[in-house]
Amino acid sequence: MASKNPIRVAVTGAAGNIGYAAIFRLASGAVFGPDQPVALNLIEVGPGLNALAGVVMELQDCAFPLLTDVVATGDLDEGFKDADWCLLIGAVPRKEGMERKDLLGINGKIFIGQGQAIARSAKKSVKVLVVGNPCNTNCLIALRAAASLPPENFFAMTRLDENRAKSQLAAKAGVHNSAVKNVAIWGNHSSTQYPDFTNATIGGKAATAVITDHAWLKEVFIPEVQKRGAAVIKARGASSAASAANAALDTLRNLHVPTAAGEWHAVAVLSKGDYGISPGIIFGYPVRTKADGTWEIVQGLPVDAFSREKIGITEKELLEERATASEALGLKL
Ligand code: NAX
Repeated sequence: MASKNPIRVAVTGAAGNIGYAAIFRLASGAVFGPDQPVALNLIEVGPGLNALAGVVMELQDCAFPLLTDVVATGDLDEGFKDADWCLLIGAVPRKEGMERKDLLGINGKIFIGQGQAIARSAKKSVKVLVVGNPCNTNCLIALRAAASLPPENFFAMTRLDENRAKSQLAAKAGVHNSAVKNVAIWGNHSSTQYPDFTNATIGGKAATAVITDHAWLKEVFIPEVQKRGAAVIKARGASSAASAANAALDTLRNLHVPTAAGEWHAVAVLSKGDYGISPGIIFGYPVRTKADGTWEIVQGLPVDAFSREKIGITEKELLEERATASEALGLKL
């Protein structure tokens, strides 16, 4: 067994589809590396707790060399105790006839309780990634509920959108995914997100120089990325799970390891007004992780009139979500 202290990762919704696809790879060392021990705190509710008992048996049956400890619980304080990372996946899905406000109200209460428990029980240096939808606003709610923790340690996931966008651009250009870099996802993880092809590169050249069909970029690429989640649901009969888990793990790794020079990755963070965005919403930005482990928003990227308009649409939606959630929860977010 490696001698480093384990990184303790708390996962809510651990027995759900995304949780199940994420935790075995976490335990295998795929995220933090082959010499970094990992401990898992798995959190579930209701019937999920029964399924979780089986998941724990399967973790035992993998005999992972790097997995030092597994806690399985329905108690938030026990679940978040001493966590270095909290991966908040569990959320109530929108059901037929449910208004967006109802969903924000139901999930808002969950994320208030989780934010408070994280502040009480996790390490003060804990980092939190929210996956459960609507993930930007759920993240804002958790961040506000954990007011004693640094807001810069709260993130919402837009990495699945980045990966989807990279794959679409690579297919159109006829190159491997790895040739596509620097695809920012501005704004909300929703159908208003703006996958920014204007600053992306393919094989080191501007994506707009490699893909000369700009009508395709504007009129096909953007909506395909925005609506990819719905297309997966239609084909699979269930929402993206393995790709969402993969993106969550990509995000953890990107925030753990310094970003290569000249590159960035997509994640949503609390806006302080960068690029003219309203402060106080969790907004998808291009982000770099620095050598000291802190992160920064990439500054000075050109934002043309087309991009500005798209960014404005997703900003407006996030401001509306914040207002709706504030009203549903009876508090000012
Ligand atoms: P599942 O329904 O398969 O699993 C969710 C699990 O969470 C269940 O086992 C449930 O018991 C548990 N749970 C519910 N409330 C909980 C709580 N308060 N505490 C602890 N556990 C709780 O859903 P799954 O497919 O795993 O999706 C989970 C969430 O990810 C959904 O909100 C979904 O909308 C969201 N997604 C987010 C994506 C993103 O890019 N940000 C993409 C994929 C996905 O749609």
